[in-house]
Amino acid sequence: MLKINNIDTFLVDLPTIRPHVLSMATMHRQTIVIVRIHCSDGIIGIGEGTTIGGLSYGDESPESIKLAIDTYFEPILKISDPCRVGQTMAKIGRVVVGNHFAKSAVETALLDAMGKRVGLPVSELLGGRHRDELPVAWTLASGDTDKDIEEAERVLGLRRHNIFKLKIGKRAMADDVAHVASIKKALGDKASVRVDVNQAWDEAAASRGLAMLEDAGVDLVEQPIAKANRSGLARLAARFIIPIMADEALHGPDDAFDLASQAAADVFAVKIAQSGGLQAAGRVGAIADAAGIGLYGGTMLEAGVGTIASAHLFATFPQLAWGTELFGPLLLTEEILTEPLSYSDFALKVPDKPGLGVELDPDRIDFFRRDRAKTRTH
Ligand code: MUC
Ligand code: MG
Repeated sequence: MLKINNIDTFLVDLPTIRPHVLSMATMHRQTIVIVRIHCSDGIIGIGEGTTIGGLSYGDESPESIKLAIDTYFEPILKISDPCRVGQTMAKIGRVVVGNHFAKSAVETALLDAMGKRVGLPVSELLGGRHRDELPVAWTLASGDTDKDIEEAERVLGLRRHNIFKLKIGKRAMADDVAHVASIKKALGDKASVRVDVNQAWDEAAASRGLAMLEDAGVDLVEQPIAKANRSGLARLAARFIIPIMADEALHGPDDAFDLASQAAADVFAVKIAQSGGLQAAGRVGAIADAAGIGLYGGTMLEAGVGTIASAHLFATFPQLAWGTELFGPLLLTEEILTEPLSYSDFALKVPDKPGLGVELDPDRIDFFRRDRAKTRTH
């Protein structure tokens, strides 16, 4: 039987191209956790676990993702068959509760290794692609309306994005709605404008907000109220025409089933990390399909590895009505892959090489690793 000889995990801190202002945090950098699984046949699988704003977005931090893998996943991985990805993840699931981001990073690395071993892209291992490229939204979140409009016009001109997600919920509602309406007015029919409230409103505020956003021509509203308030989401989804998307409320198939049963969302933002891995996220997609819920390929603002792992899964979804937001690497000043991901004509290309089809640049990784920062001379 093939074995896993070694697992190494490390944090990489990468600056963002500008502050990224969300209702719960302002990001100036992104921290990613890279996992490498070294198998006895010499194959190394890579995975990424990434969250947003330390512990302000979710209940795992970069530091806790690394600790969970090093302490609790590693002993199980060392007695597992790396060719049995599903079985290995089930074994981990019996010993580790929650920790979905860590699970996603490890499963990504196992799938990458398996794909390299059999010579197939991860998307083919997951059932096969329905498409080779994915529409990609961009998030406007500089915190300034004029700058956001300038940014939108620039990337539209480059034919990189024509879907824009605006982060709101931090300012007074009137200011937020004025901000969104100005951007929609400037872009007109050239672009789809959507908003993400990141849970910042209560239900009464959301009722007022949704009515105004509908009037402003917004196409989609993401997680307007607290993730725990599912009946509130259901009431809003029933009252308003503007589609409501669940994000923070959706942590895998159990949540997907519950949200679907309660008719609490029109659209699911599927994230491999939040779901607990690619296969779990695939099951979220299947539940959405069965319930007639639209799909959107979400991001935790991962760098190249997590982004392309997500892309492989989203390429297998029979329907992807709302596209994706897999722009994470474009928000970072630094490229850590030997070959950057390919963004053009409003889409991200899914590589067709074995595994994830991407490689880490060893020098860049070495330079930005947190555990090497103290020894750096410049
Ligand atoms: C979120 O809440 O959806 C995705 C895009 C972005 O700008 O922030 C993330 C997180
Ligand atoms: Mg969101």
